[in-house]
Amino acid sequence: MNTLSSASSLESVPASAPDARWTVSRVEALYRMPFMDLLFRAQQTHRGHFDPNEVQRSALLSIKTGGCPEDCSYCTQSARHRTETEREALMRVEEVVAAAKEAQAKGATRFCMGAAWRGPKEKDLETVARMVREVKALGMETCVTLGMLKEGQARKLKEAGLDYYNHNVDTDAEFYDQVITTHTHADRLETLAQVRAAGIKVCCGGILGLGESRRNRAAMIAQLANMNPPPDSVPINNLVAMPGTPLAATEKIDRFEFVRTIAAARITMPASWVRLSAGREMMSQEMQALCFFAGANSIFSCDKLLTANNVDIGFDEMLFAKLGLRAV
Ligand code: SAM
Ligand code: DTB
Ligand code: SF4
Repeated sequence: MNTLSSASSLESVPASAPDARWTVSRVEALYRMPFMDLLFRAQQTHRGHFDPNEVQRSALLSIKTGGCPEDCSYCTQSARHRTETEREALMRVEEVVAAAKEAQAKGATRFCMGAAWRGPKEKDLETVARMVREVKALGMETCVTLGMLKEGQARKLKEAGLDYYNHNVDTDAEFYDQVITTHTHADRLETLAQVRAAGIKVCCGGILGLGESRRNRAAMIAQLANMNPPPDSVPINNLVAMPGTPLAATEKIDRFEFVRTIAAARITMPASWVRLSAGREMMSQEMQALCFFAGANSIFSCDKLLTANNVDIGFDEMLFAKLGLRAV
């Protein structure tokens, strides 16, 4: 009897042909599944594409902090919000390479460099290209997140050896202008198209806990899953409510809803790396374990994210040992 009822709920959202689109309603139906069935299905999908005991670790460095002209309401680096984050100049190449070496020694295999820009100026892009070249020469994978790219800039980054470009859709297109007004959701897609056309792997995901509805969350997941192909890497951030930002007092997302979103990302994007990204510091060990069970297989392992604190590396090592997870 139990087996039957469980099987029927598992089948309530049938697996699709590989090329079928994920409509928002189909993703919403995943969210409505009983939690255990959803996690079981996500874990089955995960095992079909990845070793379930392996988690990739990236390190993150803010190479240009603060003073950003954009008004993203979650971000402490916007010059429009009165926050504790001070504006700093672009770091020097040697400083960045030293930080990458340190991260590599601590086990990171990918080094992600973030800049608080609307988009890079040509001169700055050349400096970042040098950083990419030198970090790549250490034998690490490289990732940058620099905002919107102009014609030709993605190609220059590719020539420098860039592996991934991170550029998030952040939230549902219909909710976007309640969070950001200085650029549009369509602008984000335009940059993503340039990144893909240059042959750079796409790292694209979003943030949960901005005050969006479940439908907004399902629409964001459907949009990512319907990209052709889906992003190689999908960061799912839990809002870090930064003091002084308009979202500082936003109610936290329900933790099971967060895990459901990880599961929905895994089921709809079976071959993508799903990153349990910002916000781990607020999560218990048990919740992080549930996220890994739901299909997350990548984390930021570094003491700091861009400006916010992250879980310290020692904690990650302890948790991996407890769970029998291997870092890759
Ligand atoms: N300026 C570039 C841009 O917006 O693409 C790159 C840096 S931006 C900080 C990179 C991503 O970090 C954002 O798209 C957002 O998803 C995430 N992020 C920023 N602030 C966050 C916060 N307080 N909590 C969670 N995620 C955040
Ligand atoms: C992503 O999706 N999350 C990272 C990375 N890409 C660049 C950034 C998280 C930032 C968290 C808030 C902060 O440190 O200021
Ligand atoms: Fe600037 Fe990026 Fe922060 Fe938006 S998210 S304010 S573009 S640094």
